[in-house]
Amino acid sequence: MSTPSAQPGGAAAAAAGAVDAATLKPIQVKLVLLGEAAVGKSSLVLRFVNNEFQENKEPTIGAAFLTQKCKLDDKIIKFEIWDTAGQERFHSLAPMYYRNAQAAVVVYDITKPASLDKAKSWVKELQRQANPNIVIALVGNKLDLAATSRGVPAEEASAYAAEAGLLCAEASAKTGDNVMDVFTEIAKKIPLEQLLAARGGRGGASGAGGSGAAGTGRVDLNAGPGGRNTQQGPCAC
Ligand SMILES: Nc1nc2c(ncn2[C@@H]2O[C@H](COP(=O)(O)OP(=O)(O)O)[C@@H](O)[C@H]2O)c(=O)[nH]1
Ligand SMILES: [Mg+2]
Repeated sequence: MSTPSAQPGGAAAAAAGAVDAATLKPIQVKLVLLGEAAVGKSSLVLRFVNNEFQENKEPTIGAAFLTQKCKLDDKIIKFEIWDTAGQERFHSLAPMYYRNAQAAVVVYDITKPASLDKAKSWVKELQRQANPNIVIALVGNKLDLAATSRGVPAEEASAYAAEAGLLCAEASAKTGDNVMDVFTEIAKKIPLEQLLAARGGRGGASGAGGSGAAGTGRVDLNAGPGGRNTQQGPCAC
């Protein structure tokens, strides 16, 4: 496969270079997952990043960090994902993770109404204290259990989300239902042009992560149990 006009300095080459720069330089988006313990935050991330599911996932300690790249139109988005622990004793750490985040996924378990209450309190906290432009998605996980043990009517969650100005979806980390779509919808709602402009010549989104994420396209999981180090998988974004 040849590129006929690839001489340096040629107009076509310059144009091709411009396309490449826009295409290849990922836009970093810091995303945080919040929600009660055991609603499936880590499982949703594992599904999104690795397309895997573990039946008895051990609880997250503190927080875990993972990355996943997605293509949206001509842009590459690099999600820098902070998967927080849901236990109350870790609550005071949360602002560290949602500070400067461009997106938040607030998760509840559709079989547990109390987990929606907890999700609402996270939304309130984000709306008070996080970046005012943060894109928030409310995700009801464990959709695979809807037929046997649904405890939260879908309409209740979507009415609340509409009122609070959130994206909203039900998903299953177990089956993979809707998981990619959640991240795709978030990517679409983030003002990417603004992020690009803000990035300017500094080569990275401001304040995103600060975590030493490998720039090699590898997923980097530090902290958290298991300590897996996994390859980046394909993304449906
Ligand atoms: N049936 C079902 N179980 C799930 C789903 N997602 C997570 N789980 C299970 O719920 C438990 C808690 O999941 P985990 O991801 O650790 O929750 P976290 O504490 O919110 O990170 C684990 O036993 C998972 O296997 C799902 O979509 N469906
Ligand atoms: Mg977890």
